[in-house]
Amino acid sequence: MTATDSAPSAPGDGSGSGSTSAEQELQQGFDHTIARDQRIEPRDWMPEGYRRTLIRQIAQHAHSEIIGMQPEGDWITRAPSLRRKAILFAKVQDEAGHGLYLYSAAETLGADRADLTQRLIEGRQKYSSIFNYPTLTFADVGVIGWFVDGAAICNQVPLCRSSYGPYARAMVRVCKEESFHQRQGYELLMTMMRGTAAQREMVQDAVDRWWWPSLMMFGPPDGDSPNSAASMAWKIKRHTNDELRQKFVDMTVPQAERLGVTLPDPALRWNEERGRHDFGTPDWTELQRVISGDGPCNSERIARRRAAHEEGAWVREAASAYAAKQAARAAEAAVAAEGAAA
Ligand code: BYC
Repeated sequence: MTATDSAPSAPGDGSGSGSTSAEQELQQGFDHTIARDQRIEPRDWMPEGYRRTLIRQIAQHAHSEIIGMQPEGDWITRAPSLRRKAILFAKVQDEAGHGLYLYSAAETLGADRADLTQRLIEGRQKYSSIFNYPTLTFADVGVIGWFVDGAAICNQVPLCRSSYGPYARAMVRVCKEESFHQRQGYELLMTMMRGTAAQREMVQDAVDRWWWPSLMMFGPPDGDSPNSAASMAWKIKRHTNDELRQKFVDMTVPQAERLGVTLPDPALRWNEERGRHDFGTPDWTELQRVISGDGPCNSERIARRRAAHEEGAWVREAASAYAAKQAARAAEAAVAAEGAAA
């Protein structure tokens, strides 16, 4: 089957009127596995809504990793030293690897990778809003590592316990690498903060521009998140968008103090009673605008992805021809071996 973009049906949807007792039994088996916190594997029966939701989320996640190579990739040729260039190269390459694990995880659900790519470049599937903002200075590379990879860690560590086995396992390695990415970003910023006044200003400016878009990465507020209820019930998501956003703020505030930058939110303060930080409301109309294609870099990002896909057609053709030749040779060898044995 191929991916569909429709909304998930409610958990337990196979047990409603019209379903056969065999279907009900399968649904019960699935519900039982989820209730016991065990993993659903590709061979297992799963409700169609669960499969569709996973394909949607995993594909968007994969697309985000691949599109996410662009804003940082823009700085590879302009990195200020060989060391920074090598680090940035490695990081951007890691994002490509994350995309590949994730597309493979989507394929275990019956999705077709070529179809998913087509949906991305035709604007029929989303990718993270955060990658539609420009990287104006090298400090942006550091802030992406600190904020964007930091937000990714908050969001993705719980996904290591996601109910779908291949997704959860892919997340384990992704999170290890994201952790390294976050540290490299923070170390880069620490170095700049120990530099000149102009470098410190550059860092503060990047913090000011990336803070609110980073909070938006966690998605709309819980009340406006149509997918959360089903994803939480299915244990695909383990925390709501607002819970993870709060966690990110609490984690980041002391890091900002240590670094010596100000987070651009006058409402940000420690709330003794809650034991958490209060913070201002992101501009949700901006998130909707960026998600629907009208962010500062949306058209540029998709145009570049489309061009890379078209320019890579010969590589895919060559790889397919090679695989077909290998398969034909293996088949011939098998026939010859059978003949010799007869
Ligand atoms: N940007 O019902 P909701 C990375 C969409 S990669 C764009 O709350 P859900 C990294 C949402 O898809 C970062 N779209 O949805 C890479 C839904 O639309 P559809 C990506 C967004 O799925 C390289 C609609 O809004 N991380 O970190 O329950 C370098 C309603 O939302 C956004 C992942 O993908 C957004 N910010 O929750 C460095 C992690 N927010 O699909 C770093 C896995 C919401 O119904 N994904 N939408 O048309 C998730 O955890 C969840 O999918 C989300 C959204 C929390 C993002």
